[in-house]
Amino acid sequence: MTITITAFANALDRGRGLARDMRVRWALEEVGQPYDVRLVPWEKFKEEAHLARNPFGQIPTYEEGDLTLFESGAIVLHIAERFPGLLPSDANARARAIMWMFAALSTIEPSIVDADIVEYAERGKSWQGERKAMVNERIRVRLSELSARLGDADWLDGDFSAADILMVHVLRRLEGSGILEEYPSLAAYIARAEARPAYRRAFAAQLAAWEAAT
Ligand code: GTB
Repeated sequence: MTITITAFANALDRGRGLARDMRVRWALEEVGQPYDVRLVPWEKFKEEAHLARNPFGQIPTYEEGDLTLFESGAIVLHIAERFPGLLPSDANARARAIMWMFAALSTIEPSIVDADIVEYAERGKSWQGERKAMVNERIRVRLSELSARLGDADWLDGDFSAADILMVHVLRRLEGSGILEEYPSLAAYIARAEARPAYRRAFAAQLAAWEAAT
């Protein structure tokens, strides 16, 4: 059955693989599933056709037969449950991997997204400097905790899993901020993930889409 995902027609991240379709592409590459990409131009995000796929008018979405999904975390979880390779078969290990998927999206990602909001949407506001320092401090607390838990391990909990896809992609949004460099074990964790052939294929595919659009 053909899998179709949506992505930006003109990626805001200029092919850096930071938009959330990258997580879905990466998961599909890890499980060896081919997929089509529907590139959605910015002006069509809030039109009926795309709102039918995602009521919030966002990418990514996922279509497979009569199933349509939105929310990158739910999509990656679906891929991991539908195809082997991204979740352990042992029930407890599987529950822990899913726990880490939630941790990436609900404990780590919010303050990292906040940092972008402060940087871009609150530019020029009188409070920007103060809020930026506060948000960066919140990020550092979380990264210290995460890095303490990761220690010298290769992946979050045993073998590479869907949780590592989400966590690494969430952390990558800090690239260029200088913060990741303060946590060498996290920087090494990201580098390890980026060296995976599936990651490279997914990255190349989204970069090619950006290059074709420019
Ligand atoms: N919770 C949803 C999910 O995980 O799927 C959030 C989806 C989302 O925010 N999608 C963004 C979108 O469609 C694109 S990825 N925005 C349009 C809208 O909300 O109207 C967000 C993104 C874009 C660019 C960068 N970047 O340049 O670093 C990073 C992330």
